Amino acid sequence: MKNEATLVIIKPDGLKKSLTGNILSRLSETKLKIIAARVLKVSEELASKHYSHLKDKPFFPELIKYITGQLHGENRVMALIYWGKDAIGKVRQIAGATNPEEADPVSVRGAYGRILTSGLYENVIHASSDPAEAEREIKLWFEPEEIVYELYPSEEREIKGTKKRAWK
Ligand code: DAT
Ligand code: MG
Repeated sequence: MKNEATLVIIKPDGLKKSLTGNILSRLSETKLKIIAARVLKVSEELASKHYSHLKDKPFFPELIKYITGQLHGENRVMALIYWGKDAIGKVRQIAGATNPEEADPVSVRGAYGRILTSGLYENVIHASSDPAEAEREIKLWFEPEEIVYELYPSEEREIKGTKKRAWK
């Protein structure tokens, strides 16, 4: 198994319920390395790009409201990149199944997730599902210079007179 990167997002309910420390402790059981982290508010644009594969689902509008913080009056999320052997599988294991009611009760989603009356799964944490998705998502959420390792090729670009690295 070779080293790989995966994106984790602690969603607005996780921050609102003060679960950040707890979730990071659970994830540290994997012995993976954190190679990037940021706290940010999620724009509608970032949210729609992140969940573009679900845009035809009936729960899509609610999902966008959720990740942009409109359901919780809390627009912060914490995004992290974990790196190491089988990172995607290890993090998905601790995250648990997508549906919180079907998730292992000791997983993050099993312990802290719930299903809203709207039907949306409020499942506290995002975790990339495969290497291609991980790469697509990491490039959406992070600039090359925000990551400690050089995960993917980048290039220097000049924007309004200042040089900046961008994904190729
Ligand atoms: P995952 O987050 O486990 O990779 P996904 O990418 O299929 O799952 O869906 C993204 C999010 O959308 C998921 O975390 C919660 C919500 N969601 C997915 N399927 C759903 C469903 N059938 N009903 C309600 N919410 C759903
Ligand atoms: Mg997914």
